[in-house]
Amino acid sequence: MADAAKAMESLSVSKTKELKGTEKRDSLIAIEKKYQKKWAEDGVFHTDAPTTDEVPLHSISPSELREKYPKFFGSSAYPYMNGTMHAGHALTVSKVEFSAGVARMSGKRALFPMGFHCTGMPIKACADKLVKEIEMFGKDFAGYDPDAEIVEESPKPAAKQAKEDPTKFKATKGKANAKTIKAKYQFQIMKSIGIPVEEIHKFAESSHWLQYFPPLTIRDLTDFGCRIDWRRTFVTTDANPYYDAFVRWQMNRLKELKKIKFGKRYTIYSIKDRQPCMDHDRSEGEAVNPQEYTALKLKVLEWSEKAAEQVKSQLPANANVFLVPATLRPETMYGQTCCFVGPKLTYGIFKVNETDYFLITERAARNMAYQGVFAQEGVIEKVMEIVGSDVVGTLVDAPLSLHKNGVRVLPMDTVLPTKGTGVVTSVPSDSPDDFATVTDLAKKADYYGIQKEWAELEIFPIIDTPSYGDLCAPFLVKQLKIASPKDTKQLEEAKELAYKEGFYQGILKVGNYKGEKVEIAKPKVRADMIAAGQAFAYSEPERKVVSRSGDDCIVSLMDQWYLDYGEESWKQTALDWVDNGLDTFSIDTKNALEGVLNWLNQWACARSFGLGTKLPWDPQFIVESLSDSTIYMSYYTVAHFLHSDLFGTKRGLFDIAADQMTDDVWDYIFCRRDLDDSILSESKISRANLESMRREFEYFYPVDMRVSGKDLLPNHLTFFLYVHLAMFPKEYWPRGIRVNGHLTLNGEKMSKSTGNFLTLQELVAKFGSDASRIAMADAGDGIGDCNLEEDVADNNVVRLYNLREWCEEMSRPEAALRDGAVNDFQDALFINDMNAMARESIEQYKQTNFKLALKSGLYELIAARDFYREACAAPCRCRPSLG
Ligand code: ZZB
Repeated sequence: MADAAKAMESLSVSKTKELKGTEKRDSLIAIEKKYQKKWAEDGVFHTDAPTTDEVPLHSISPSELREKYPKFFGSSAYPYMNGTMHAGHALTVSKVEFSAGVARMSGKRALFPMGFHCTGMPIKACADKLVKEIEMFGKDFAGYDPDAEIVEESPKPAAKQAKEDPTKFKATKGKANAKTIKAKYQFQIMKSIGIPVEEIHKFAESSHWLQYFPPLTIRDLTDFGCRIDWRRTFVTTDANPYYDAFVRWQMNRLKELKKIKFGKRYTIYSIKDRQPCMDHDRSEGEAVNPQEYTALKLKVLEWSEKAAEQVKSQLPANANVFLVPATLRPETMYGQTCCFVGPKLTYGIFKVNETDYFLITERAARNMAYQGVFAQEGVIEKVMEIVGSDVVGTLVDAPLSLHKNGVRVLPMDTVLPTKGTGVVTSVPSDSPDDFATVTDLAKKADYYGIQKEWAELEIFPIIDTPSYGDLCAPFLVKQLKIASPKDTKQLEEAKELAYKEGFYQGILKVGNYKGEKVEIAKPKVRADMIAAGQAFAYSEPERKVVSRSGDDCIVSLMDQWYLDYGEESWKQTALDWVDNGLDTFSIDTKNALEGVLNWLNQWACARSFGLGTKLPWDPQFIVESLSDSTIYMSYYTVAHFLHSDLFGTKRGLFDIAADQMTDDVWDYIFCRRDLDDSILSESKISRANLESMRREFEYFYPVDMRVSGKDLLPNHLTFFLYVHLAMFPKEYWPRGIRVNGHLTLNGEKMSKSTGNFLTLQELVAKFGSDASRIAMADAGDGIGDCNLEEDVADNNVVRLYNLREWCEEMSRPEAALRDGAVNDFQDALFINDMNAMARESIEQYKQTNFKLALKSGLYELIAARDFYREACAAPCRCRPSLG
């Protein structure tokens, strides 16, 4: 246990900077605390709409109301409750915080609420891991033996090691005997985030996470000085029955609006977890989607000698074996001249049904097993293994190929084991890679141990293109001076050009669709081959996806509920709104958002495992974590009326039970319908209370600024937009989305394992709230990386301290200020400077350029003051004030 403790200690060794002294900081913190306490007592950040008593509901239109009583509503993505916030989260929060501050100071009712996200897999998965670890090691984990976990004797330098595997960290047992331990247990992770060992076992219950982390997050955000209206906070999932009712309402309505549909869809899936693996459940591969290929069945006509020997003893005599390449270009199949395998790759021969077998990689078989390709769903029957080089020389029948007598299997070194089936059909007329490879094979046939003529089958022109003629690949290979398959960079470029030209400009020269454009003919050729049993659809993740449970994910074709994002008219509405209605604060964000809208499509919105709200019409499923958090900003507008604690166990300002919140009530509050007697009688909520809730929504909505890190652009922010547009009248559509980059700390990536890491609590404890906020503002505003410099925070402790001293000194009644002649010129200059800087700061604040606002509003202003004082001091003792 002692060694484990040491190992854990090394995790929390901080690489962050040491403070020079703490006296000044402590005196600033004392003042901050005094005022934070007063703010809380006075409820200064409790922001309300004008009441219906003050301004009756129908006496004024909502837009007139907002004009008469200006408001600001900003929010940042609610944090996930598997830990507390770190400095990176705080960067995002600070963008809303600063905007809310500016709005308040300019007389607006500024609403900044914050809830807590608990939906989905991670909390439940971690809790389940702890259950197992308690079984293994006991409640206090005393049975854990760290020596059994040592994986490496003499570690590589820490930085390199962390880069290769951030879950590994160093445990030093004296210099000579350094050892590496893998932090693989959940209890170790809990310890590393500061949970005392004796408390860890409580986290085996997922509800404990929901109890534990929200209060700490409230503490940290309050210490940071945030202007949050905490009356409106809540946790998600059915742990809060009011929020649960809100999510059920929205799911019901989305289904009625036909935005939620049911059907077989390709989904990224974890075999280990036995369910879809969505963005939030991945440790690698965010925003990776399924890629659909056409898998072609190339029947073996005659085995190579080496393969024949192996197959004879392991496959039935009547077996039909197919090599199965995956292609994105089914329309080129007329031009197949051979079939490639990676000579060094190991393939499996998998049983498909009583007579048929596929020769493919194991990876492809894992995907096919969940796509209805094999006889039994999820069952992989590998009959034998064979190495690629042994298959070389095999004769196969290539469907549609103009070479009717079959083509040969040949070696290709660049076949990737991680893509498709590891079998690649060769079309040298249209694929530069294939042309370069067959040319090379023919040149060095002996070296490759093949017959020259196998690589020299005639290359027929099959697609005509205006730019590259009807033998597109040979043309490009020549033009880009590609000498061998090893010219990978040029080949990549050639492939790109060939794809574009072939798809958009190509015209088919052969086959049933001769004369038709490739764009049109492609799906027809594919459909024909599938109908003829020569091909089938095959899908796999575009890139590697690893689940948080460590599983290499596949694509599964499964029945599921999905949000029909990407549907043409919905997408168009969203694109139009981005173009003409939404403020994105930067052209980069606008472009990125448009990019996502153009590719994002259907999203599985229900799952079978984890925390959340049950799907109302199919309660075996739970609403997935990115799907229950699209329009929850509307919930903030009324949360405090409904409940006064996070879990909705105590009623709020109105005495309403969760089951009174019917779908019709939500519709009324959110301006989707008018009030009628049926709502009043069914819900038993008074008219006055219903109207007050509606008032709060119509006043604070639309959302003026939604803020998040750029990683949520391809999912949350786009869903946020889509669902708002579907659910609410246009008047309430979002007005602003602001995206920030990731935060680096002192110029380096933040990472727990390297120690270059600060939680929000650590940051504020180290520098106090104000200096931390200044350093945050100084970190940057773009969509690229932002950098928090501890030196900036540290220097600002001194700056703020001195500023305060100076202010106090200047405002003392006995401070004799000026006793010389008035320096009109310097006074005028300073007034001018101050006005210009104020104007500049306000302008920068408006554009949410906080770094620039800070520059003019603090740094330059102090410099101007100093200049003024010095200039005045020269001829006489001048007064630093203007009076
Ligand atoms: C026939 C064909 C005809 C192809 C053509 C291309 C072209 P991509 O585009 O990179 O996403 N391929 C498939 N699996 C592998 C693998 N394991 N290793 C290496 N290459 C592989 O990949 C899709 C294409 O890459 C597939 O489509 C396949 O070659 C190859 F006229 O099949 B194709 C301009 C390309 N033309």
